[in-house]
Amino acid sequence: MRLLLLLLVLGVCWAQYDPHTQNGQTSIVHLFEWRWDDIALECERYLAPHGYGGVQISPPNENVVINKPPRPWWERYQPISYKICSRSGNEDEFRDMVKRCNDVGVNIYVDAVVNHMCGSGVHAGTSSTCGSYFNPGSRDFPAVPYSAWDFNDGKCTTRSGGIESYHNIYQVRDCRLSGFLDLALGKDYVRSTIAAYMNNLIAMGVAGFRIDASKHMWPGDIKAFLDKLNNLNTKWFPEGSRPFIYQEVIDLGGEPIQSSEYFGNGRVTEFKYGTKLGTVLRKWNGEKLAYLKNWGEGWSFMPSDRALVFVDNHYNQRGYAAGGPSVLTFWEFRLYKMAVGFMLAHPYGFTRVMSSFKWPRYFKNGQDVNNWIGPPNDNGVIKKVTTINGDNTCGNGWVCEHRWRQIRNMVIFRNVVNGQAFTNWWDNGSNQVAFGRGNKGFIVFNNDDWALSSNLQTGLPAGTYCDVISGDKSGNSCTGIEIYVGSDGLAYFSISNTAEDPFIAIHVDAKL
Ligand code: 5J7
Ligand code: CA
Repeated sequence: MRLLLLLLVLGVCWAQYDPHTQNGQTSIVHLFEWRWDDIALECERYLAPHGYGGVQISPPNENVVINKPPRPWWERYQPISYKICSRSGNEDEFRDMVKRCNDVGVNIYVDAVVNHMCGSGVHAGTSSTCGSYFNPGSRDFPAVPYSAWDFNDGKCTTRSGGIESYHNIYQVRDCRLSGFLDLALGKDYVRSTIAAYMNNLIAMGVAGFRIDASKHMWPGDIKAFLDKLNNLNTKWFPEGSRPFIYQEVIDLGGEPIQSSEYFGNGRVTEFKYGTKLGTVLRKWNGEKLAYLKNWGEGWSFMPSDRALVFVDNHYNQRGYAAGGPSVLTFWEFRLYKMAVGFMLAHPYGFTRVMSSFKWPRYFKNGQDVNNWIGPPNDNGVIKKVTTINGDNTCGNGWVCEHRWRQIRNMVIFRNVVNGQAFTNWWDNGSNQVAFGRGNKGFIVFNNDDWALSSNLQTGLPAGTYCDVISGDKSGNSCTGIEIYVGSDGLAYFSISNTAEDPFIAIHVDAKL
């Protein structure tokens, strides 16, 4: 009986839904297009000391090189082979990164692009990140190797060979997304080849995978290659740990394919989260913060223990359809910090923070015509991340949202309140809201056009707390606003609607 219970507990803890983050860390950060040597440094100098549990990296495998300087970011979503060889670095640099991040307790999650290879119309040759030859016309990828019968050409029934309707689930899974050669995931050879690529990464020490374009693969085919995966490397992870899996399914409703079809394989990206949160913070469609009282499943999101949540991702931050114009990004930093703050304080889902590069955004007829532009580079070589001393921000075009004090401190807030209930909700019926996480933390937002001044029940032990939004606790003093919690748990909050950041967050690790 006791053994059974133990097995049950282990089964839950070690399954593919568990990110295996170390040291009570509860969030990951997407270091979009970062170089492996920069990520290794960032794990050591910033992520581990500031409580980040892991990094989602850009696809590490060989991909097509689009010779249109400065090269688009999306070329990395057109694979040529599974050699670890990309603009972010070579295999030695990749191994060094995984080791150094694991050694300081920061996990690495790989963006796995396995639905397709490059576009069918790309010219044959060696314009690939490792120089491997490929011929899309004859379906030949000798560096894998894949050849004609490893693709879905015969299975797709549209005239064009591409997806023509998202209302036909067979097209969405068996035809070409955006013209990319669609892998025949029904074949055991293809499944085994993909599993071998992923097992190679697992052996190096990665902790899990984002499965790109999951909507375009049959859930049963994904299960088939996931079932072939090894347990995580026991040099860093407990015996029997399964790789963490989160599948990218853009399900905003209105299409026949639903996120829930993928729950058996692992977690799923909840794209409704950032779309709705952006709508609420912008006060569009009559939305207000008061309505966030039942945020989560109450907003018809997927179950919390299946959700991977984020305010924006590398795709919808560029204004693409997934989420539409409501999605908040670093460009609108004031509302953005509030959105990320709300996400990190709220118990729903497993949280991912976005870390971006700037591009020369330029709107023509309401469309950003530069949203394809790739990372900061010198003649195609990705620029190093430079860190600016003093304010902890980054140079060379890297935005480093994860280093912004308000975001970094909320990552710590989430670690501190982990496991605590959602408590002491308060709202003014409009856009002033507050809530606590048991007796560990409390957060207050003012998104109204007038000041907030209220005595609120925080649920926290009596004492003086440092607001981690306006400042930091350093020694026994606070560089920001101080909040006094009485023995009855009540505290007075005053937030101007014109404050630089109109929200306040306190937690027990920032008690003076
Ligand atoms: C897939 C979806 O299921 C979806 O709902 C969605 O909104 C987007 C996509 C989608 O996924 C991709 C995954 C990849 O690995 C690589 C890709 O290039 C894509 C991709 O392009 C993509 O969809 C675009 O937007 C859809 C709404 C269209 O139906 C697709 O045809 C595609 O549109 C193309 O976007 C345009 O036709 C083309 O002119 C334009 O240049 C291109 C630019 O956008 C990208 O290249 C986006 C890449 C991308 C990569 C990702 O990892 C990702 O998660 C999302 C997008
Ligand atoms: Ca497919």
